[in-house]
Amino acid sequence: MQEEIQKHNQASFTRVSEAFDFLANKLTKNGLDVGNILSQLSGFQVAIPSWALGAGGTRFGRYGIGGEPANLEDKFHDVGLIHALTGCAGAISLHIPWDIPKDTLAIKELAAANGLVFDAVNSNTFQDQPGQKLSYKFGSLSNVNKDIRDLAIAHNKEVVDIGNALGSKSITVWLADGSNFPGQSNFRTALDFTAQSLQEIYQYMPTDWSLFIEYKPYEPHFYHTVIQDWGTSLMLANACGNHAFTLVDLGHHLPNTNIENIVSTLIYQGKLGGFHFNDSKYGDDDLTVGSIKPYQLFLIFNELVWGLEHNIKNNPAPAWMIDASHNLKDPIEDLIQSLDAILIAFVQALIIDQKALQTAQMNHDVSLAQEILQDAYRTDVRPLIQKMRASKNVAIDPLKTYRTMDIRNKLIAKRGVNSRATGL
Ligand code: PSV
Ligand code: MN
Repeated sequence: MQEEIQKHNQASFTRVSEAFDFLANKLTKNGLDVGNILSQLSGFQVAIPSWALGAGGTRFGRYGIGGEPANLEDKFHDVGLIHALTGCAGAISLHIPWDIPKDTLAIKELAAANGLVFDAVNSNTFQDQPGQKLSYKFGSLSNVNKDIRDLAIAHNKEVVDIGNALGSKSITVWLADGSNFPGQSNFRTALDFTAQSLQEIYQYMPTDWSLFIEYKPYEPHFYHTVIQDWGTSLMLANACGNHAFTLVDLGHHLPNTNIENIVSTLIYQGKLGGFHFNDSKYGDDDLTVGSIKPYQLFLIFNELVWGLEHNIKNNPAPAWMIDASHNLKDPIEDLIQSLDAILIAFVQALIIDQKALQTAQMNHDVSLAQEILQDAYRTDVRPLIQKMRASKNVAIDPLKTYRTMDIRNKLIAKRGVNSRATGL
């Protein structure tokens, strides 16, 4: 793999060097430390969700893409491939029970062989499993029935055990709990039960673990959702303790919400635990990162970079994860594009002239402040990313290399045209 990537890189070295030198020269003149930017870029790793390697679907249907990874081993192969191409996908986030490792030791070895570590493990109490005696239809951690709550709590504890055996250090809890009709549920009771259930899971976690609480305003329920927003998540995290945090999924906001403001507030409180990257036009569309609102992504990264540089409450490094669904595109291509978009927004945020911005803010110079941000956003930073990739011996242009190597057809030949990944 490495050798073939190098072969494809050969033709681009001169072009990359020239473009990099030109940009590096400009940035250095602006007082930026290009070496430092390259090293931050090089260290940036984003977890790939085990559930996003096959074709996604909607309630109207699903079209397979062929060669999908039908078991956990194949999923590791695909994430390893993305990592070998991009150099920034060195972690995997497992969803249980979609991906229960049968042989923990063998899976750990497989991960290590592909250069992967285990990011947050995800529990699933939004679907009933075959043979499950009690149903989550009317809620899981928030259910009025104690036996159902206990079942959901026990599942989360089991996920912690599985993650612990693999070397993961965090669990993400996303609840589908809510109601469809006014009167169906008592909001306060549901929230109170959720708080108690989360506290029990939190107490069970090893002390070096983190609990990430993901919020979402609607879907699958359409009237009320128990953990509807970042404020509710933050409140629940605070009630659990120091190792509980809020997780921001970019698609989990009502239209036009100022997500960068939320990010800033959470870091201010030291409570931003993790990120699910995706993009959307209307709701939780789970589209390729940066495909619809790249400027918003940049503004979010501005808050992330600035907030973590002025980290007054010691917010731990957030867990970066992609949470997308690929209905039309080859999932591997889609994930490569998402990783590119994340890196681009990250570097653009790193090159913002923060001193000049602060001065403009102090002087109430609104136009200049806007110009400073947009100057960074309008800079083509791709030569920096390509330079980093060339020096890491990964693909300078991962998507092109993936296509030239004809990888999807090779996967179809190996796994079959009808192989299907587990997940939603
Ligand atoms: C829910 O929409 C969500 O964002 C949660 O993170 C789930 O774990 C994931 O999607 C399932 O696809
Ligand atoms: Mn999510």
